[in-house]
Amino acid sequence: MIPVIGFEGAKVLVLGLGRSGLAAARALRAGGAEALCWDDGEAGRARAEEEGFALRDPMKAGAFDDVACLVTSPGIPHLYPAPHRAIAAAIAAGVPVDNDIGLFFRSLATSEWDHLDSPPKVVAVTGSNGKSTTSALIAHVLRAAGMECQLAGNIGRGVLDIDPPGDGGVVVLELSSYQTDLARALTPDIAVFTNLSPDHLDRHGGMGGYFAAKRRLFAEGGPERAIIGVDEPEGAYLAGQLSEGPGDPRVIRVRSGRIGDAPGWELSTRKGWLSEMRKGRQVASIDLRGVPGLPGAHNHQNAACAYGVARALGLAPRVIEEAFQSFEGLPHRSQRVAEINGVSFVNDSKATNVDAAAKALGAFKRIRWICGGLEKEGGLDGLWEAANSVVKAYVIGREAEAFAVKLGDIPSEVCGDMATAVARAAAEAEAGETVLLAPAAASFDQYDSFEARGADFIARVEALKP
Ligand code: UMA
Repeated sequence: MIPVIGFEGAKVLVLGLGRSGLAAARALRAGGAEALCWDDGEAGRARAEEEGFALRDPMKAGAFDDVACLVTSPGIPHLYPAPHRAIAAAIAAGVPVDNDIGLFFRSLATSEWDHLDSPPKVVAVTGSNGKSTTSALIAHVLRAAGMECQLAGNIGRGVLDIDPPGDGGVVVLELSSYQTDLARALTPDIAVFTNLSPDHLDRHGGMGGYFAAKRRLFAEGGPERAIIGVDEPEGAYLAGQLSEGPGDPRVIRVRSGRIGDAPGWELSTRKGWLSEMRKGRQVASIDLRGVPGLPGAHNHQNAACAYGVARALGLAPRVIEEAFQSFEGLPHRSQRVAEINGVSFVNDSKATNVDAAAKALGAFKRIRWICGGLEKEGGLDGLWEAANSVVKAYVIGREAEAFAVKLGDIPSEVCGDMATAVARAAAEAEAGETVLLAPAAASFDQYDSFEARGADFIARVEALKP
């Protein structure tokens, strides 16, 4: 764990006792602070009590009188659609509100690294889609090259839970907009912005607020190297804003669909090839088409971002290429689950929004598409081009009928639940086709999480095996 520095002897209230909250409470205690804990759920409070933490209800009058800081969890709204009552109370009492990410950067910045030859570096990855795969791929490449690397953040491990990094160690953090929006310190050495498409808009008061939250990662002094997907205007704008001039090597632009000829440092992905361009000249290229863990154009963009980080850390193109080959991908993201009678079954339950689903669809031909669930703001626009490869859609979710209507001309069948959808898709699929779960919707109408939805898909597919 990383002991939190700066609150020795002070009381800090921790709100939300899931993965990030509990790790923060432990790290505060290790750093000499008194962590007072609260969770609106009984189970969370019980977890803290079991570990010997005192509880304090932040909604009670005077709860913040002797508190130096409120540390809150990413799932708890701090501003939109409305601040949690405890956060509103802390703000009214003039108590700073932070999260585990802010505490992490604050503690790392003030740690003594003199005993190390190379102080640790932090790589932070944000963006709407591809963050998890990009973060995991960076960690995989660095480890394959023999470097010490730890992976944490939105990918499932509280950032304060990691071990203090060693000599030349690298910490890779996947950061969501919830996390970057609130953190009071954000000072990565290398920062990545994969792409931007609408998501979590209720929590950010719209698209502008969502982009602003992600941009904070690049604000404070700026990272020494920024790797930025420039396919959308927001990324292009951010890259321009960070550059001192056209050839500024601190900004590495990642572009898909065409080879760039800009004067600076660019990574382009086109037709399955990744090209590294410096001052308009190609200096390296990698054929990604046969890399099993990285199917589809969206994964090629992830690969380009990871490549940019590895290059910024001094790795040679050939070392990176070799490591790509052994990357197995992440569960629930273009995860090949089985091949039965020539039909592939792929789990992309993480495709919780339209953009991610469109990218998953773009990676395969002749698709039996399992989709539906809790729809997000903005409808299904943005899917239509990618849906050209859909042979038929099998719709799940509580609102499956309404979802099917929105699919318009795409042949579809209302299945309702996963068991029916997998059975129907498998029965109708022909050899060479892919049964793809890429819901374009959140899972919460039928499941606790996208992981549970993906696990259900896998279990149904397993049951089909002879
Ligand atoms: N809680 C309250 N009051 C509330 C809401 C929640 O007390 O009003 C309590 C819950 O009872 C629970 C705790 O807060 O005990 C949960 O906190 P949390 O939802 O922030 O979850 P953590 O377990 O701390 O997980 C968080 C991230 N969760 C969210 O952003 C929602 C995890 O990302 C992350 O892996 C973890 O920290 C470690 O850093 C998950 C996620 O869904 C994967 N992320 C979103 C996404 O990827 O789309 C952003």
